[in-house]
Amino acid sequence: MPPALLRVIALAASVTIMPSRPTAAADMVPRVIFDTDITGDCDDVLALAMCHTLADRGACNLLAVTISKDNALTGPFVDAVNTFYGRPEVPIGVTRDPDAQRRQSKYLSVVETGPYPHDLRSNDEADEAVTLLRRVLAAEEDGSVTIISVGTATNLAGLLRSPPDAASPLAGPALVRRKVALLGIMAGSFADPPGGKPHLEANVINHVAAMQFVAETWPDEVPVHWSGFEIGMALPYPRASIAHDYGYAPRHIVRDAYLAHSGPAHDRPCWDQSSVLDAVFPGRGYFSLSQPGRVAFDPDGRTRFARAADGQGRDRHLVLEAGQVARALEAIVQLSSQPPARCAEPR
Ligand SMILES: [Ca+2]
Repeated sequence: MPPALLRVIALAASVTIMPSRPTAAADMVPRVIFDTDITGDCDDVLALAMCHTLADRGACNLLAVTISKDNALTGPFVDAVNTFYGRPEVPIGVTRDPDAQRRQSKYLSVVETGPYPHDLRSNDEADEAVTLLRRVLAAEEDGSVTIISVGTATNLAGLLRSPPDAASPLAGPALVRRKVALLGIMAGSFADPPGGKPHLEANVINHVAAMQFVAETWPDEVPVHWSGFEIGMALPYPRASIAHDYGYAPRHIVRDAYLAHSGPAHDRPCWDQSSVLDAVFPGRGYFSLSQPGRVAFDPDGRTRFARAADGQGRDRHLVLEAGQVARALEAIVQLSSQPPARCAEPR
């Protein structure tokens, strides 16, 4: 028998047959839950704008937004963005975890000072995030939901710890296993120089225990794409886009937030937008993926990634090759700045 054929047979024999799990039809667009810590940095705002644009284009369905940090204006601000983009009905959940980080914001106040309609006046009126996550997951088809998490892991850890409730008889891990197709998460650092000082990434160190818990207990059957600190650093959002591309509205909540946070002379890295682009368009070549393996975090927040010897593994991290940078960045710019297809109220 030719050696090449022998190798094919040997490879086929080595493939592990994974236990089957419900998956949605391949042609179904991702049904997205966007989990954000929209307080400190402004990349969350552009990432949320991308979610709306992608929904406008029929590339995804935005099911809910959940918020993982504690600031009284997060819910009203997200509602104002959703309203700006014509989706005032998207449910919003806020963390009530006492361990969630409290965070001041340079930009959330534009919801109070700007001309941005919203009917969620206070976080007290919003759903609790884990309750909302469970309710939304329970209502969706099996294997159909993509969770995009671009903040601390407070809500994901809460989901994994959640017991059965009125929404579902399944505890958190079983509910995730049943409903979630992919977790795209912006967290960690996967390009630290060998022997050099590791980068302790913010979404990890702002709630280390939660990120450790998610890395340890997220179900093995549900793949996770990690976008590390280095990916966003390679994708600086061009200040020229902020200056020119949002002028279709006299006041624009995304531009206002960016300018309040970063000013007009800064190209803010696209950390959170990278996870949206990859999770909605996996396999489209915007990014490459590492070999499968396992992510873990040290108590100080250092990222560990161990490749799986057998080529099987829940975790892959994004890899951005030189030829992909311009393409990914341009997609992010266009998807962040595209005018809404529908507006709930005149601006
Ligand atoms: Ca974020």
